[in-house]
Amino acid sequence: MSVQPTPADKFSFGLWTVGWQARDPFGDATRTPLDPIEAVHKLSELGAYGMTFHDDDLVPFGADNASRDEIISRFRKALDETGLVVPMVTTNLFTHPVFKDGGFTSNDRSVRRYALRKVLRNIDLAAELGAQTFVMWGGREGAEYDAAKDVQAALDRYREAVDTLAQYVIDRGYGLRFALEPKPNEPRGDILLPTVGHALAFIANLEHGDMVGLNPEVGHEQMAGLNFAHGIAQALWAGKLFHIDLNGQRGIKYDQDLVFGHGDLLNAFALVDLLEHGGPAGGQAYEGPRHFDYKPSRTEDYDGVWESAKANMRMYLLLKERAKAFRADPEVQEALAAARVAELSQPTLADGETVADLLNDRTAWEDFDSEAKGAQGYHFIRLNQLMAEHAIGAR
Ligand code: 3MF
Ligand code: MG
Ligand code: MG
Repeated sequence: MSVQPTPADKFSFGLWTVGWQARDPFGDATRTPLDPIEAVHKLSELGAYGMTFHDDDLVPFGADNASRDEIISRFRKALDETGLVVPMVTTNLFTHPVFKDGGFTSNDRSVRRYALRKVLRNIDLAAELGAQTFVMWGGREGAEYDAAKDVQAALDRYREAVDTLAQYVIDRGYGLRFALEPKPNEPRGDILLPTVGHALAFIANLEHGDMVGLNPEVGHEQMAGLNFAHGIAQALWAGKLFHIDLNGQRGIKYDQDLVFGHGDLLNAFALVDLLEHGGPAGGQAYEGPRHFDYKPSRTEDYDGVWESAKANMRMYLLLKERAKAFRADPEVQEALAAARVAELSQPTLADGETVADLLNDRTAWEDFDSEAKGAQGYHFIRLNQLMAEHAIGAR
């Protein structure tokens, strides 16, 4: 297998990733602005298939209609020249001071109405560019102070906004689906819909929940100490993995946005294995774009930026190769059997078995030897050692 990326690998990058000028809360920008047209050409040369953007990444906030149209037509020309596609578009409801208390959930109703107008306009652009997914990350939808935010009212307003936007997409006949992006904190002290699980529960309470799924990000779950591969498995199980943000994070600290695989390498291995092969019992795999949402570190010049873009794709492809070897290794198959991994796919009750039948089954209770079962080993460590050895290329 080649680790040279091609468009068939479906790698996409946010314009705000390679285009990040590396301004952080403590320091100025270390890189000059990147022309979106150059980004399109460069990413296409490197083997990516798609580029995504926030409305304000492409068209500066507050630009008049004439300059907006010109910027968009230049951008479209570059897409046509390279064949790069725009599979996802997203919205920025977090940078401008007007959104400092949120967009859809600001306490100020006029800000909420303005946020809806901004997003409606951007949805038109997303549809025009042929995107399939519209991502919404509510980075400012949250609070620092408990008494300052009525969380239940905020969730009502969040639902109102998402359902209103979904209805608009239906009315216009656009082929778009929404993907909510959970994050626990940063920039707000506490962000609403902090994890994959919170967001799934929110979607279940929407009127148009069928059009709404998730865009989980590696680092966002790991910032909260959660297992990202488990979150993705649950999103797949719920049929809600509409998009994904790949990056790296080293434990519970500020949002690092490292290159994919440069954080928790073993969890990245488990993730790629899951996305590529489904569950061990052949669960649902992911077909959508492998989207990188990372930040080339502040120490890097533009050579380093493009090196880092390549590194993301290379890490994914290497892990894909290793995951394939892991699955094909007869010793791994033996270890999986010893760990009884496949047995979990067997329903606990037999086909047609009732609770009465279970109550009459003496082997399930009266004759069940809980002491012997309690003493049995599951052989998980051997399996994990084999996985780690495959991940680091030792097998
Ligand atoms: C922040 C993020 C965001 C979202 C983006 C929506 C700026 O941690 O991850 O990137 O991904 O707004 O796609
Ligand atoms: Mg992020
Ligand atoms: Mg993201």
